[in-house]
Amino acid sequence: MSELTRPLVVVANRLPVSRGPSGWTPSSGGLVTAMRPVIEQVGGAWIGWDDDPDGVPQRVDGLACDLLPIDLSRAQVRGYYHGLSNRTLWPLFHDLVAQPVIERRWWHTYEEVNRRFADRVAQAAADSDTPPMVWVQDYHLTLLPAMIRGLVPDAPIGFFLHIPFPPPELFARLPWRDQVLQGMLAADSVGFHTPQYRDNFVRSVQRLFNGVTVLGDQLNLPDGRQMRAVAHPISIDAAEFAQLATSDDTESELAELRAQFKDRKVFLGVDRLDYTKGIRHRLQSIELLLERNPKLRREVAFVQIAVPSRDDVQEYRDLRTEVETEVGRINGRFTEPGHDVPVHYLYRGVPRESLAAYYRLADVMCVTPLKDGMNLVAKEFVTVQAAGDGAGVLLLSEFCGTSIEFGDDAVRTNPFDVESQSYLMESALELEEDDRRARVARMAEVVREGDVYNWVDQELAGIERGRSGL
Ligand code: ADQ
Repeated sequence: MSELTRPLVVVANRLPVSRGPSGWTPSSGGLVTAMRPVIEQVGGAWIGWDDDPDGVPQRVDGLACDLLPIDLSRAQVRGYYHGLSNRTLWPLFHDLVAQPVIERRWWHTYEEVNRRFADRVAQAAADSDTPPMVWVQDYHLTLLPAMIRGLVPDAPIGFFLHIPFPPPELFARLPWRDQVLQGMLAADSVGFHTPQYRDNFVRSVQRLFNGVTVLGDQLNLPDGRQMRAVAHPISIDAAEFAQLATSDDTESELAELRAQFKDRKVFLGVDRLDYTKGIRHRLQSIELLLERNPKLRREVAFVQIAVPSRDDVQEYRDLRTEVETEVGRINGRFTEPGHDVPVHYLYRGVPRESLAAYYRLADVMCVTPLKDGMNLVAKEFVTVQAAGDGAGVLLLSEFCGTSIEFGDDAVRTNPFDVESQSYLMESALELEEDDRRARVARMAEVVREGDVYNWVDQELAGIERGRSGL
């Protein structure tokens, strides 16, 4: 566990709690789970936007930090969140798989909202005897490190980017590229999922600013300051997922699913409904596969679980329509009288036990994003499969961070090549069982060795090192 001695202030777009039927509880994401022991040890606060700022309690059971909500007006949410974050930075940072929208008004709101967050950090720091360590999360808050540096000069500051950092020639298209880089460079340590994203960042800095020198992870800036740019791959709570894999609830859901899909091979997709996830390309590959192989129309089932996402944004509403049209078309073309449909489409989030049951059920897990910072679904799948002694195949896009860690144990696909992808789906069914089981076990071992606790430790230690210039 981290050696941290000062309080920790985590700053993220959202607060790590949600209100359910039985009141407020900590969210179930990996970041929150991994932060719990650290926060328990040193105390601190979490700052984030909440739609219902008056309703958020100061603390919730199971999370030993103060919750400091930021309330935003509707216009601020539109400009900062739906606009600049999700329609400009998100597509640009995902290698332009959709066209970024450049809108100066959004940028001003983004600055204004980042300033609100910075002021809240300064208030929290003023309440603390020692300057806290401040750890800023993600692309919504790129300006924050520089703003905090101005307000709380003694605080060690870290920034972690959960999405890819694009190549310099793409990043350079952003009208506010200098401000974004200056914002991030003010941190003591900036973390990325992979060495490639880190290098893209460093090359952008060198391209746009004179007088920066690089020594390993360390950047020497023209004003004499030093900071670090590092690659720390995020992960999951592997032990928790391994346990979930064989819980009573998971086993009983699995038994039901096995009865439902009796005698059929199951392909599975689990994604937020986002155009970066390659869901449309995946469906096109499925269509080609079924077109070529009439026999498979009765022998395989495709389950796509898509959690609703960002449906205030036009591109996401369009995607939903396109996906649903494609699913309808495939089922219309290939359902045989008296037989089940080939594609089962669930447009909703599912509870963790159900998710684990689907992971165990799958013969082939399709994680085929066009671009993805890391992709935790792939890590969850191999962990759950291995814990249930499964032999499922992971079909994995070469354009996500996870593919670097899993190497050839995953069946690697280029999702843009829908035809080759359809052949890979077919050949995945033909791998020997022993080979499949051994591959899953090796990938699960990679996840176990570098779990999310490990990631938190690396990140926090990196911020301390960046601060002391080591
Ligand atoms: P996301 O784009 O949200 O995260 P991902 O890493 O796959 O992508 O995480 C999704 C999480 O949501 C997983 O834990 C998964 O179990 C859950 N989930 C997905 N669909 C679900 C469903 N239908 N029902 C229930 N749960 C579902 C961003 C980046 C990623 C990066 C993470 C963490 O885009 O590249 O891996 O942050 O840094």
